[in-house]
Amino acid sequence: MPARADLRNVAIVAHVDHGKTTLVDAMLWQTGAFRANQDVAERVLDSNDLEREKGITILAKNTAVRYAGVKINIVDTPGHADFGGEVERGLTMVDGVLLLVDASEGPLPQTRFVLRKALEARLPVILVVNKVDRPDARVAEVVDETYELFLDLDAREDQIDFPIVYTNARAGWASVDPDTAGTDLKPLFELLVDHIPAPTYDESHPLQALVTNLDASPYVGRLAICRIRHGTINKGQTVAWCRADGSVERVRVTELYVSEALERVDAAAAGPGEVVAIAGLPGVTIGETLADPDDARPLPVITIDEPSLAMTIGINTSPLAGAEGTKLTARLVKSRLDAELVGNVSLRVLPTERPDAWEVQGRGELQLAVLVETMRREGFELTVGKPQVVTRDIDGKLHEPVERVAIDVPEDYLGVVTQLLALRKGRMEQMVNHGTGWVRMEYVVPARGLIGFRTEFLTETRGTGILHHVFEGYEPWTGELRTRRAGSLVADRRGVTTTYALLNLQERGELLVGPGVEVYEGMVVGENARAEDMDVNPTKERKLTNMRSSTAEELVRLTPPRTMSLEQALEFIADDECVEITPASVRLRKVVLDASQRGRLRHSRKQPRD
Ligand SMILES: Nc1nc2c(ncn2[C@@H]2O[C@H](COP(=O)(O)OP(=O)(O)OP(=O)(O)O)[C@@H](O)[C@H]2O)c(=O)[nH]1
Ligand SMILES: [Mg+2]
Repeated sequence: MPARADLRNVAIVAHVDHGKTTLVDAMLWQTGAFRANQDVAERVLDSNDLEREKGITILAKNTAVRYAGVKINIVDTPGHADFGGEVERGLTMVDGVLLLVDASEGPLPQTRFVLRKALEARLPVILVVNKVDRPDARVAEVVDETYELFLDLDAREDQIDFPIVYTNARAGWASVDPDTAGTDLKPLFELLVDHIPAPTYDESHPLQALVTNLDASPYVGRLAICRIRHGTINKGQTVAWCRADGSVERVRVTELYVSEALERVDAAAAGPGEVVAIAGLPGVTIGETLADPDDARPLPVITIDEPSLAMTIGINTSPLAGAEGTKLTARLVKSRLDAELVGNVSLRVLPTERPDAWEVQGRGELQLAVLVETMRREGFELTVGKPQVVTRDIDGKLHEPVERVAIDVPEDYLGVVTQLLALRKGRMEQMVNHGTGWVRMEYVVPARGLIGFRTEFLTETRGTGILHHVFEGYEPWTGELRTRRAGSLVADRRGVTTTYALLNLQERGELLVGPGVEVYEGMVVGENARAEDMDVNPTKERKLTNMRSSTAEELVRLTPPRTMSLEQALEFIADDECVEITPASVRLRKVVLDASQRGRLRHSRKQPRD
């Protein structure tokens, strides 16, 4: 088969924070994408607001650089496990991957996930050991661990025979010798052009292009990002649009773009192997094929891992609803969720018994929290339920998702961590003592047991522990998990909190609200030191006769409330609680607000009638 010697398509994959986007920055700079004096943001590809705030990549992105007459299309993928769907989709565009591994941290759970996906797709790999400048770098060990990972994943002989390059992405250099620092990225580019195969195609094959991603342009509307497998697409041409439902429609390619650095530029035509953006197909979705109108041959649909975590998202039903947001109705929530499904292949939306709430399934808490956070910034008010795992019936038996967990802790905490995970029915797979006072443990744990685990883990390890997890698979239901959780302090009426009342309440546990905050019956205002819930009045005023201390003095004695991010709130809540989200507030509340109704429910649960 002929090959496009002038073209390479490569994805950069790694565990979170190992330096993918930083490396792309350096590749862009060194191929002249920017003027020397141009003011370019660091990690320029992390362009959306949430990505910049959180410092992580959420969406996979395409960019292109030119090196020695070869155009290299680069897909920068997210490393956080929750956005694994983006990686799987990114891999359908490329002919090889750069597997980045941090020179000190070594392979972590998401490294395993992305490598497994790359090996399954039979893509050749270049190992990039990044951050070799770290004072705690342990390059040789990390390379060994990576070989072990390949073996563990049953890689084929030719896949294990991967070239290695050592980089400092931040300083922008690469070297093929682990003991010599480089001066620029030339060694990486050379290796890339040599080792990542040029795209091949069949000259006699009719046009075939797979839609692998979507984007939107303010001028021309929806853009389909496609990888052309065979044939050529011309601007203005009519193509057969093979839709997911099996129908085929003739449409005109109104605009055709290719990537040049961070820009999309007009192209008159694009040939096999190229990655293009096409306008003119308003309802196009990921996985569909553009083909020859006279000989339409759809490509197989992209299959990716199923979601393993779900939560309900519905309209805001609290007594304070409507005060802070602009998008309040069930119709608006539903059409927003539907819009999200179009571009986000790893999400599912299912109906619930309520007409104004939906079950949204995804890969993890962060993925779902990012969706909710995005909606809230758009003006939505929402009620979001506690994340639950998605169970499955396999051969008549109940199965649940399990996660692979990697934990790094100082030796002193080995005992507590082992205990915490035993409670959650974690199974230890591996333990390595690096001899530096730190231990790495690998566990397989029911995903259920990890909901809310991070907070407890950090408390027990005094903030020193590092924890990563990634979806591993489905295993038979492990039965009841006994995880201890404190009860809640629940407001028993509507009103505004007072310093006086909170001063008394803070004896009972940790508060989640400060003074002068509007609360309502059923709202969670604190964490009880005891295991059960307690109804409290946080709005109580001081009796006038009781003048022992002044308000100013009391304020000093009041401990500041614990503030929680959206993700923390979702992790924190109990099964009978949910989170109220508006553009301005995150409030924790009981699902059932009415105290007496809650009391009855509790009672009937304690004494089942049978
Ligand atoms: N010391 C050192 N730090 C680096 C190097 N490369 C990247 N970093 C730092 O590592 C952090 C994470 O870098 P990113 O480029 O965002 O990592 P990423 O792999 O794109 O992260 P995600 O996309 O969220 O998975 C940043 O603070 C970088 O400055 C390196 O070679 N040496
Ligand atoms: Mg990144």
